[in-house]
Amino acid sequence: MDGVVNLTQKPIVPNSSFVYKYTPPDAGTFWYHPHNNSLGQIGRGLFGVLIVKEPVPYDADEDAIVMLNDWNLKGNGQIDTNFESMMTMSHAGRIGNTTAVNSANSPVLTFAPGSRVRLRFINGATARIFIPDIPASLNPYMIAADAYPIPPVPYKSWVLGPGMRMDVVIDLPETEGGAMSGMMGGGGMGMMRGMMGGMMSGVFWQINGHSMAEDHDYEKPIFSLKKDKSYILNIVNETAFDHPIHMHGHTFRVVSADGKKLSRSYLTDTVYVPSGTRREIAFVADNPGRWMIHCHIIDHQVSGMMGFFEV
Ligand SMILES: [Cu+2]
Repeated sequence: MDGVVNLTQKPIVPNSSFVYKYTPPDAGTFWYHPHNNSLGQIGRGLFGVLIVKEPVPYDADEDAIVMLNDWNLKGNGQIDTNFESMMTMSHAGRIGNTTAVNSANSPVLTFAPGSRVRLRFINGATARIFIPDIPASLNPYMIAADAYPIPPVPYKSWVLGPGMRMDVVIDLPETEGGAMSGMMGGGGMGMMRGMMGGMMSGVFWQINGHSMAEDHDYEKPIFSLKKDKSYILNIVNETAFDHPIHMHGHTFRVVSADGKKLSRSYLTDTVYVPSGTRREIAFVADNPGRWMIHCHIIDHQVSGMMGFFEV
């Protein structure tokens, strides 16, 4: 149940309820959010964290959620509700003026001296790209990309586009008082391309020459796959902006970047594709149904950069 309005289910209308029933196939760091009026709903904070624990937990003293987010606040502290502006949707998306960790501005997370802490980073922002800055003195090791374990590697940096997650283990000093530095925000601006048509309609982005609308209705699949066959998708970013591309219902393996085979391929559900680059992802179409594939910068998603495939 990777629910998408009018694709896999009807919307949950006001004053009604819907029960999602599923068995999580994989342990790891996940999150959930609506797929309807996405920009306004996620932008107002309608999302949450879903942790699926391993049968044998990772050996850490503490397990902490670091939900990254940003808000666009007006002078009076209220959320600016102008979510769907032509300018932000057609560029890098709406970048908030206030960053947040676990919905607070610059909170302090406190752990015992000498403890080993598993930090579960989640980028819940609609558009902001985060590159967490973790001091090398904390001996940080990345152990999972999105939900999926990787052979542990010393953490230097990792680009977390919207929707992306990572687990990093750190060792805190034995003495009290050390502090982590803050998170860095990224996300570039670039040239506009082919804009005039989009400016008229509020639709700016395409996958394979087609823009899917937010109501997800009356659409044809981008491609159709045979169950249990393996596939490689070649994702080419011809735009001037970076796009974290997310696929529903499946996990996939990132196997190459710009035609070069990755020495360490990894499983994930969202692949970050910088402007002007391409990524090959491999997966087995083992989950029958209709599944979204879209940019997880919500501004791009709702203005056309989404579609679905069927298995
Ligand atoms: Cu995008």
